[in-house]
Amino acid sequence: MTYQYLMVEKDDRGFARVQFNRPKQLNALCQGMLDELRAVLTGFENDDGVRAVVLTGSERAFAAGADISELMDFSAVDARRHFDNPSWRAIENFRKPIIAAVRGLALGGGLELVMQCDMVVVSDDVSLGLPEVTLGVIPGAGGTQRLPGIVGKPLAMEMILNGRTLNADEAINFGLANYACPGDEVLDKAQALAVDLAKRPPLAVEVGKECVNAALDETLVHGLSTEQRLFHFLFATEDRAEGFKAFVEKRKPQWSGK
Ligand code: CO8
Repeated sequence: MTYQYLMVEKDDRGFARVQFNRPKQLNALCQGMLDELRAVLTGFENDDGVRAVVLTGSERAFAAGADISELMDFSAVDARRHFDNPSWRAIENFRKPIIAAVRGLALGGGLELVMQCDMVVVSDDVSLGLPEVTLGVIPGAGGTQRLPGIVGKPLAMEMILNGRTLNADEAINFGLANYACPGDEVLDKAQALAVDLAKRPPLAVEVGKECVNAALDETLVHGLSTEQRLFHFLFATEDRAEGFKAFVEKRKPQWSGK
């Protein structure tokens, strides 16, 4: 299947690569692009050949934010209709792990998408920021809620109220990224993570992701209860039986995803 705004490729090592493909517009996130992303991820939900997704952009920009030209003449009602839709939540609702491979700029909605991903690899020359205040607005795809939990309140305030951007070292130090490396190694590093994930028992990976997200979204009491429920659930799976058996028999497990 071909897409207007994305390049999508399945890798036979068990993952898929999704690349934003509006390089001239610095991958500004137009509605069509987000709708395509949602459709692609929905298709991967039940595709056993895709155990993880690597989401990337171009050399110059992962994404420079929402497409400002689309929003130019929006009323409040238009904004509500445009942004309050499932396409902006495609990543956070995806059950399998998504790794962001970020080169260059990730600004505004671009950084908000990065923060919705599960692991992040950035290039040495990355620039991460939420410059919405310079347009007279605030982040609207989770930025004000997710960023403080990652970098802490003082820095989140500086980034959101004063438009401070972070470089690669800062992204690592403040917990926005797992790894920083030279630009031409970013995709390989992200794909290596995806290959490793593809070798893990799929259901344990899926519910592990759900539990970590519960830690961020729920109170401790609810999060612990989510963890217990999903931990118990795994005891009903073939992979759990296989994992324990393989350990006792001192061999590599063969995961079935059941
Ligand atoms: N939207 C639309 N077009 C863009 C965007 C954007 N966000 N960013 C860059 N472009 C376009 C430019 O208009 C330009 O197009 P053209 O060549 O046709 O003039 C092209 O990309 C290249 O950009 P520049 O010439 O500006 O390149 P520079 O290197 O000079 O500057 C910058 C790069 C600094 C990144 C600059 O382009 C810039 O400031 N861009 C805007 C960044 C920004 O403010 N992003 C936040 C947008 S608002 C947002 O993301 C809110 C999200 C809310 C989500 C809510 C969901 C529920």
